[in-house]
Amino acid sequence: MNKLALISLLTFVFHLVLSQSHCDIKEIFVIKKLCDISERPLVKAKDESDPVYILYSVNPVEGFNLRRDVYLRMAIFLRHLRKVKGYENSHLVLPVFHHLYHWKSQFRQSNMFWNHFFDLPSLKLFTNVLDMWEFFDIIRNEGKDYVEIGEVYKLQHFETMFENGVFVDKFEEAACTRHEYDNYHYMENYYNITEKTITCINFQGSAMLLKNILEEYKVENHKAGTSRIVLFAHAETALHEFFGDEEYWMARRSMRFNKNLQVIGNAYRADFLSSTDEKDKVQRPELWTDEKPYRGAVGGEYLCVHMRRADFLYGREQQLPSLRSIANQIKRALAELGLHKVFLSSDCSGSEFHDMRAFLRGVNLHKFKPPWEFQMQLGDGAVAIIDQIICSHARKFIGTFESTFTYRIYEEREILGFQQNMTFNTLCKRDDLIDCNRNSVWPIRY
Ligand SMILES: Nc1nc2c(ncn2[C@@H]2O[C@H](COP(=O)(O)OP(=O)(O)O)[C@@H](O)[C@H]2O)c(=O)[nH]1
Ligand SMILES: *[C@@H]1O[C@H](CO)[C@@H](O)[C@H](O)[C@H]1NC(C)=O
Ligand SMILES: *[C@@H]1O[C@H](CO)[C@@H](O)[C@H](O)[C@H]1NC(C)=O
Ligand SMILES: [Mg+2]
Repeated sequence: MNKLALISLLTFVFHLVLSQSHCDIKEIFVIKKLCDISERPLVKAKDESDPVYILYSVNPVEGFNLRRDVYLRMAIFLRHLRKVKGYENSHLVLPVFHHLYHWKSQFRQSNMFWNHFFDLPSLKLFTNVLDMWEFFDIIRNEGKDYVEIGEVYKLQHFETMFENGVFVDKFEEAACTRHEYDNYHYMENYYNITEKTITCINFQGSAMLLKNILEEYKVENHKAGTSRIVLFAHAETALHEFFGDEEYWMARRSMRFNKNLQVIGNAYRADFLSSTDEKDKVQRPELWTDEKPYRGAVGGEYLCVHMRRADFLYGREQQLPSLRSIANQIKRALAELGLHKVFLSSDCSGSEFHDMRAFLRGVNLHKFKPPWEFQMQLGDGAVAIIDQIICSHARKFIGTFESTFTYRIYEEREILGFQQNMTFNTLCKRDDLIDCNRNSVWPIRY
């Protein structure tokens, strides 16, 4: 890839993004909220019920793309909760991202808001979510300079999951089993958040069951006429009620990426892969609510491969293919499709990429690797999203077995309208494609 061309492209796009936003450069990207958010926090309408603010947190070791799935469970839960009497004025407050384990760049990437990664107005079209900075604004408008979380429920697993072989939804108050420090991450860098009561709960079931917890502790913890602030810690313990139904896909479709990241991804596609939405025939109306069943996407003239490495190299030797095997699979796929370009999305090391390049001599190989100053502006999380955007528009996609990073690309391509056989592909351990593990197929539903 031509490094100078990439630098000039990024310089141009950043200039564009900056000239369109209403704040100075320090506020763009890292740490501070993005500036292109038109909406101010919802001012309290004349709702009948008291506001309920539901905060949640996820096990600190979990990666970005599982967090996206936990978000979906919580957003769907909130959407149902708001239909219950007394909870019509409920809001889901999105947790900030702390420097995730996979974000390897050596600069601080903490307290990142959701709108750095996602398009808040799109999320809000699904249900009432508040980014943390919006929630802070609300609290400050109420005249307080700190947040007191009235109720913290730490979810933990029952010791035995199955009784007589059946999985029943249940919860019960229990002794706390997790380490104290386990949830400090939530408060990291925020000295103005306090917790009043902490209750540990053995929990088994879908996110819908969280409503029962809210009900169970309502009387003792909520004074009428005040707002109720609740935190569910380890929200990943709560599962999907239904995975892959229409509502799941609505929530998923509302998870559009931050517009600036889309601009960067699209500029890269256009410049290096001559791929545009028009030519690729993808479905991308202004609003996700206008999307319809569609299978006409063809994608750009390139193959995309998501090659998960790093921590996947440990403990997954049985499934993870070697670089040489992957290179052979890439060559075979290119030949089958009559294509010459491959875009590689990967968390591989520099030396792995070097080897890959050697194995793929003669192939037109692309990888999005912004120069340091742009990497700093974007952060590792946003760079990963740009990889996902580029892969989502490829003619054909091949992902990694059991990687949620791959799953999210599958979903994006389902939304954009690709044929399933161009999407739900998995790199095989063996390059002769014998005995392959394959990811499951979860087709979109409307
Ligand atoms: N830029 C980039 N980062 C990746 C890629 N694959 C993995 N990563 C990083 O590694 C993390 C993997 O964690 P997660 O999102 O939970 O996905 P999973 O572990 O593959 O299921 C991602 O969030 C990224 O930060 C990739 O292809 N490109
Ligand atoms: C809490 O502190 C953070 C930064 O330290 C600040 O941005 C936020 O507005 C504060 N919250 C409130 C409610 O004052
Ligand atoms: C993919 O599926 C479509 C429709 O099911 C079919 O027409 C097409 O031939 C398939 N392509 C390949 C490469 O198998
Ligand atoms: Mg992970």
